[in-house]
This record gives sequence, C-alpha cells and structure tokens, in this order.
Amino acid sequence: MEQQQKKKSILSGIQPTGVFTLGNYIGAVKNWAPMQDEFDCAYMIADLHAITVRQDPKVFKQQILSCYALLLSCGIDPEKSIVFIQSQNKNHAQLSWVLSCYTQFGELSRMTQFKDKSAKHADNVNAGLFTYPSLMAADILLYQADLVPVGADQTQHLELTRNIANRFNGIYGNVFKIPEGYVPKAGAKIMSLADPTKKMSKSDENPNACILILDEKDQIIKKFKRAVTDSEMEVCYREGKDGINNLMTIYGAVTGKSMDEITAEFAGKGYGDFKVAVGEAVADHLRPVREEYARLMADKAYLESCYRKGAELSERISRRTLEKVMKKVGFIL
Ligand code: AQP
Repeated sequence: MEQQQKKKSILSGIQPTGVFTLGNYIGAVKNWAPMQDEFDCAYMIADLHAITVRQDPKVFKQQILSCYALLLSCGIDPEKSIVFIQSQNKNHAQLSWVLSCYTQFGELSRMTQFKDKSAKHADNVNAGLFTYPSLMAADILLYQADLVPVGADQTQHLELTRNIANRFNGIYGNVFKIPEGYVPKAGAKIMSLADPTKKMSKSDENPNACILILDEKDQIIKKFKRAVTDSEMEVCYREGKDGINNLMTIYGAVTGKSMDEITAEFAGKGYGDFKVAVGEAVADHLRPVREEYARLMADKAYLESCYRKGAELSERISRRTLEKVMKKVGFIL
C-alpha cells in the first residue's frame, strides 16, 4: 500500500520581551509563515524563558498577548500550525526538570548566551539563566521535532539539545528524535542601527538602535536617517562597512533585491537618499503587519480562542513524549 509521506515537523519560539524588532522579523518570524505549507509547525511564545530576566508583571502579561497577536499578524495561521503560549502547557516545565538532571554543569557553563546575559544582568545571575538550555531542549524534544530553525546565535543550543537527547536515548532506548538544524532560505542577522557590530535586540535601551515592527512610518524613516554608517559615499557591500552592509541586508530582505542590484540602484547617490529609501521600503513592507495587529488586538475573544486551542493541542501532542520519559525513568504514572 502506498504510504502518504508525513511532513517533517518544526518547532520554533520567540520570547515576549517586547515588540519584535526588525532583526527578530527578518532573521526569524518572517520565514515562519512560508514554512507552514511545507512542514507541520509549532510556534511558541517562550514566556518561561523570558523570566530569566526580571519582568514587570503588568507589562509582561500585556506583552505575552501582544506578541501572540504579532505572530498571527506576521502570517502564522492557527488553523495550519500549533500556536501556543509556553507556560500554558505545563509539560515544558516538567520535562525541563527531568532533562536538567541529564545536562552537565560543564556543558551549561560553556554556553555563550549564559556568559553574555550574566554579564549584561550582573545583579541577577539566577539559576534559570544558567539552566535555560535544558528548558530549550525540553521545548524541542517534547514535540519530537525533526527540524529547528536556527540562526547563528542558536547553533550551540541545538547542539546541546542533541547531546542531551543522545545521552537520554543511550540510557533508556529510543525516546527522543534527534533534531536537525534548519537554515531558512532567507534570513540574516540584523545589526543594531546605533552600533552595527552588535545584533539588533528588543531589550536595547537605545530606542534608535532598533526598528520595532509596530513603529510608524515616520519613526522608521527617522531611525534609519540616524543609522551609524561610515565616512565614505559608496553604497556597496564590503568588509569594514558594517553599517552600510546592515542597511543593504535589510533593504534586500524587504525588497528581494540582490546586493548588486542595490549597488546599481544607488550608484552616484549619497547615503542620505539610500537611508530614506530603506526606511520607506521597510515601513511599506511592515504596513500590513501593523494593520493586522491592530485588527487582532481589537478582538481579544478571537485571540483567546486561538491560544486556548494552541494550549490544548500542544499539551495533547507533548504529553505522549512526557509520559514515555516518565515511564522510562521509573516514575509511577
Ligand atoms: N538581530 C537579529 N537578527 C536576526 N535574527 C535575530 N533574532 C533575534 N535577534 C536577531 C532571532 O529571533 C528569534 C527570537 O529571538 P528571541 O526573542 O527568542 O531571543 P533573542 O535572540 O534574545 O532576541 P532579542 O531580540 O535579542 O531579545 P532580548 O533582547 O530579549 O534578548 C531567534 O530565532 C533569534 O535568532
């Protein structure tokens, strides 16, 4: 009998630590909508991860909902994918505890994100910040995901997830699928507009450093006009031109133009014209996202029905893996 080929499954998430930046969008979320036709996708608002850094409860609650709405505004369809809020499925926290007992101190100590974040939040180097890769492993392994979209900054986490899964399988047999990294066709690392050697981040304190995907057109253009570039005049992609390279990457991502096409388009024109063109292209590209977000936020009942359904579906699917794990370890179910 001919077997219908099962789609590969993908899991990805984003922290509700603020409105998504253009970096989150180009590097991650923008690529998630087109994946929905090719794969079985689960997309998660990673709110448990977000509390490794102190959050104001009122703001946090609002941000979780608003980031959920943003995912839908970026084309993620709750009819096609499982779109859920991590803390609403308790299996994540439970598997995370089990896996943390199969994760070595030395492995966690080597994670660059821990080193970076503990330096940035020196007054709050909590245990969650240290063990958060075990939670990330649980997120992925619960769904037996074949693929995990990875940016350059996430490869170390995926490697650790694979090690934990292999270690567990080595002791208890074939419990976890070993996930592979998936590099989306489009997707690049977007740098800060104020310091193009640093990645653009939601939590950057300098409001001019990042474009938020809900920024208004004039705000977006203003921020691009202020972007740090260099003292040359030529719009071309070259080593040492971090600011211009970043703007070209952004312009290319929203217009689909190649670096050569962009260079030709702005030959003989100054950086001023180029910056305005980038700002306009970004603002026009993001307009439908802003409009859809406003529409969704005015319909809280619909949003709630989506995340309740997401929680139920994610719980049902992940329970199978969790129960298998609990049985293997010897817990009484
Ligand atoms: N600058 C970036 N360029 C490309 N991709 C990026 N991502 C983040 N920044 C860039 C990708 O966005 C996804 C979700 O990220 P996250 O919110 O879970 O965590 P993050 O990487 O820590 O993002 P931020 O914006 O820097 O958040 P804060 O400031 O709260 O730490 C990931 O796939 C990430 O690769």
